[in-house]
Amino acid sequence: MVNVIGLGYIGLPTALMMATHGVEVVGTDYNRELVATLNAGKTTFKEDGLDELFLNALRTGIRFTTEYQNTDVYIISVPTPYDKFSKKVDACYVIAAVKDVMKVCPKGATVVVESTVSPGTIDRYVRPVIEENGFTIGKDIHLVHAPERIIPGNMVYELLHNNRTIGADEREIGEKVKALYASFCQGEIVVTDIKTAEMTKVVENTFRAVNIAFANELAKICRHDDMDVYEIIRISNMHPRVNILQPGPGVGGHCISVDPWFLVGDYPSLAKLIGEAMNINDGMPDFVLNRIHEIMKEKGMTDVSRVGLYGLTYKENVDDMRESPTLQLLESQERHLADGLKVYDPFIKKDVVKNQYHDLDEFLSAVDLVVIMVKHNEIRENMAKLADKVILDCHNICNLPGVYHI
Ligand code: SAJ
Repeated sequence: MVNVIGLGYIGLPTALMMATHGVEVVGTDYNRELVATLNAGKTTFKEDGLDELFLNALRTGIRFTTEYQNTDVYIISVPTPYDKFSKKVDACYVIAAVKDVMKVCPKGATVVVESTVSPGTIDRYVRPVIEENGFTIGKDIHLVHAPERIIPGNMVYELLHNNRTIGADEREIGEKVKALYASFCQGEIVVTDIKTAEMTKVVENTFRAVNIAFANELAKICRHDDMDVYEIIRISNMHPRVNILQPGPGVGGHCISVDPWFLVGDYPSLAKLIGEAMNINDGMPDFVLNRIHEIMKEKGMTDVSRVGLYGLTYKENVDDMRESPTLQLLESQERHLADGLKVYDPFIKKDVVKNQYHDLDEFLSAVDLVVIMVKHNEIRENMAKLADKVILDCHNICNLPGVYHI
């Protein structure tokens, strides 16, 4: 039996996927409300194909509980935030989960950490916890790092099809865990050592962060000299070895806006390019705020409350608001002692910010300037409704005349 610890964005789909592929699974989370929701037959976030996967998994007898199980395999998928000051990974949730596992696990158990951690985290924080509990690693407890790679918005497909990395101290254990993931994963599964697996995961997200920062910097250069960044990227990408990403209003989510900081925190004198890239991405919500002011000035608008931000989530077609550029922008606005911007997102049903709307038409009738912060399908399908608005399109999805860009 596999005990999946942490039933969030990664743990839940992973548990469900294993359960529907013949693995006996118990999901554990310390959040009672979350466990109660799952036990009431409801999923806790929106994701393509998740509800169907959930129903199929329920039929296999998967269980959800707040209790840690006595079993031979644990998969830990808890959050790993970063310390805002030191920029280093904050492994507190991983450490707490391993401590709890140590209280119930039998000798011979394998502990798989899926949470993203910086290279050396398992050596520094996880091994000592296991040893302090009187276990010998490699004999009593086997340690594995199998970082997740799935992208919100396409998680179910990517769980099935992405290649994976398994980092283990012992080849034999690596192969055993590989066989477990191969129960559902059709991609290639590479077995390596733990530190390489740790670094690889952080490097993947850092690659994307640096490349998004490059696109964002190009947007700023092009804005400064009145060039069309989208056309420039489109043409440049026709070169066989160029593949520039897209500029945007900022980088959110719990991965790309966080993980690269681990390297900056751990290697401050070396990770220069990465640190600068992260600062560029983090500066984008302020850049958008400045664009709003410029456009208002140009249009002779003075009332901020007639400006509306479309989208609160960190990217399109998900309901995840973690580190979202819109929230960053609103925070920045408040720091400048102003508020009044109106906000709407079809995926966010609860009131989470001031001046939030829950109906697209009502939102649009309350504003004259619409800032497209997130390119949800809903706004693409309703573009005609923006025909009489001033538009700041941060994603280049709108082909109405007179649209402003970042
Ligand atoms: N973004 C841009 N321009 C782009 C692409 C993205 O501004 O050209 C922005 C998005 O709008 C969003 C942010 O970047 O705010 C991140 O979104 P994303 O779709 O690039 O990635 P995430 O954070 O949803 O998921 C990433 C993925 N990593 C990589 O693609 C290398 C995913 O595979 C990882 O599993 C996930 O991080 C994770 O959990 O680590």
